[in-house]
Amino acid sequence: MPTPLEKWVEEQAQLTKPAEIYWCDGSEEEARRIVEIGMKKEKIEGQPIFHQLNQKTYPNAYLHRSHPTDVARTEHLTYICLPDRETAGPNNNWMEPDKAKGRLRQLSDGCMAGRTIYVLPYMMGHPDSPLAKACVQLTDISYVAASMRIMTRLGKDVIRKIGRSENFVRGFHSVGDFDPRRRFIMHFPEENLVWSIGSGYGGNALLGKKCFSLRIASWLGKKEGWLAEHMIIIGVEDLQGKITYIAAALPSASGKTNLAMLESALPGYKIWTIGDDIAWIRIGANGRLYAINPEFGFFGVAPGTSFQTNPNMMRTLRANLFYPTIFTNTALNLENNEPWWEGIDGPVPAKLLDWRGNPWQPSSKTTAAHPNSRFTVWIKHCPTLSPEFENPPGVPIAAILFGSRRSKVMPLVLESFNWARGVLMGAIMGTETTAAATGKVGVLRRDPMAMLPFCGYNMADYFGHWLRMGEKMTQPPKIFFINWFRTDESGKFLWPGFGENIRVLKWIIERAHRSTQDGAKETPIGWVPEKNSLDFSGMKISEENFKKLCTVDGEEWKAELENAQAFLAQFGSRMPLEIWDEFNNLKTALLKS
Ligand code: SAT
Ligand code: MN
Repeated sequence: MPTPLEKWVEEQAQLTKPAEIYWCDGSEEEARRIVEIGMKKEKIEGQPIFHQLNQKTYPNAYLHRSHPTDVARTEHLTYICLPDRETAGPNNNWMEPDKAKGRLRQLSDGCMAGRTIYVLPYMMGHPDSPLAKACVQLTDISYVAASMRIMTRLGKDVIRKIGRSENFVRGFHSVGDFDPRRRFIMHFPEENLVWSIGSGYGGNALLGKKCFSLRIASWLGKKEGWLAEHMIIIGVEDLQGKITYIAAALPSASGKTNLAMLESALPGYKIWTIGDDIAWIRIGANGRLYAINPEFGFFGVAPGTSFQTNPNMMRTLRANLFYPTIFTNTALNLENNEPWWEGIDGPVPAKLLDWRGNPWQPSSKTTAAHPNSRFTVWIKHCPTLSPEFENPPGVPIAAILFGSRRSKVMPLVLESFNWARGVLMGAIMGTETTAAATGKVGVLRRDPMAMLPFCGYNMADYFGHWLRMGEKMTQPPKIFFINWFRTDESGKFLWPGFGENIRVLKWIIERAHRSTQDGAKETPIGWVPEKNSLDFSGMKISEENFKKLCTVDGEEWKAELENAQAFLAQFGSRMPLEIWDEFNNLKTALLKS
């Protein structure tokens, strides 16, 4: 008798008609074979999937050029398929599950003819973690097979673990013909199923990442009483050697990876990395929050990464371990066969191919690397990886940070008065868009908790879930807001960012453990630092710039609340009343100020 897993694979193969079925075992030898296939056999528009980079300076690294129309997440083609539209909410595209499956079946019929279907068994989370989930993804491209082995705990043990159980997360993926008109990323939360066709791009195709670990997992978390969040997890070690763990949500391409492995500008402080993108968070028996990173690799933005901005990532990318590192849509330096991107150290090379493989000159109108070009690298390459990364229960979280990208309005750092107010402020968080999703860059949109593209159900219910989680904890962590992106009148960033961000983290951990209110100034929206409470040793900042960074401007905030009110109103009567109560309290406080 075939197992439910074997039966499912067989059914998908009958639909898609591949030439071959390849059950992956996760071994090192197999990883080499898959990269070989991508260099010699599989092609996108006649071009090989992988190009081998300089093996001396970037050991085991490869360059992948995607289909030119397939370079970022496509939110307008991403759907949540629950029986009723209301449960998916105004924050999601919705399609009725049967209709969605009909459409997908039609697109998937024969879509793998002549290709190989890779069967990828993997775990999200350490297998002994209370939150771990066994998953299987099917794909028809070596790029995704190789990337999933970097990003997840992939191996044949997972097949044994699943055994005859029906209880595993199913991910079906095919690149189809790469045509955006035939591209869909569909989620079926009630069936633990993701079905994605027409794209090979990270967030659309590595189904363990945003599709399962955020969209489906957020739904599971709501049902089972935990949270799946778009957050990094770090430990901040202070001068006494005490490590405080924090989780921080920031929108895509806004510096999460840099913050996750920050090299401290303050001597004696150190950051320990646990995760750079996703956190699964539950309440432990002692009533405190514990977080794990369910992933096993980084899928980070290349442009802007350098020894200046993120030395630990530069080291990670050149580590010599047996897991391959993949660069996607960076430029190629023809003089030394190394990847190149805007913002990397050193002068612009004389001979470059751009991300599409065409010769590039500084006078060219486009950037050499795609603005959303990425690297995929195994987490164990990271020199700041915390020993707690492999600890199944996770780390205790003392502070939660919400970061946005705002040239105005949001102060450098702000501590919320309490959990419920923090949830409201997270719910109305606005941010300027980036290249991580297709669409216009730099326009303001509400992106609650940096989860707008990733919450797999109605966000009104999600805010309610956050409020309930706060009530269940004996010691809810303090909630903070950070904004590294505030500018002056001429558009120049007021804050240097990167390694200097440790000064803000230091203030935050001190506040998280504090017993007095010293060092903070109360504003209508929360507490901001007094200048003398931030450690500026070894850094110069003018009184004026500090003031600008921490200003809470009443007029700006009134306009902000008006815009936020319209956002909240779209959720209608489903919005928890506590959210409106908090909103009204905030509004009253601002009007009085
Ligand atoms: O493309 S991903 O969704 O994996 C990365 C991101 O946009 O955060
Ligand atoms: Mn992300």
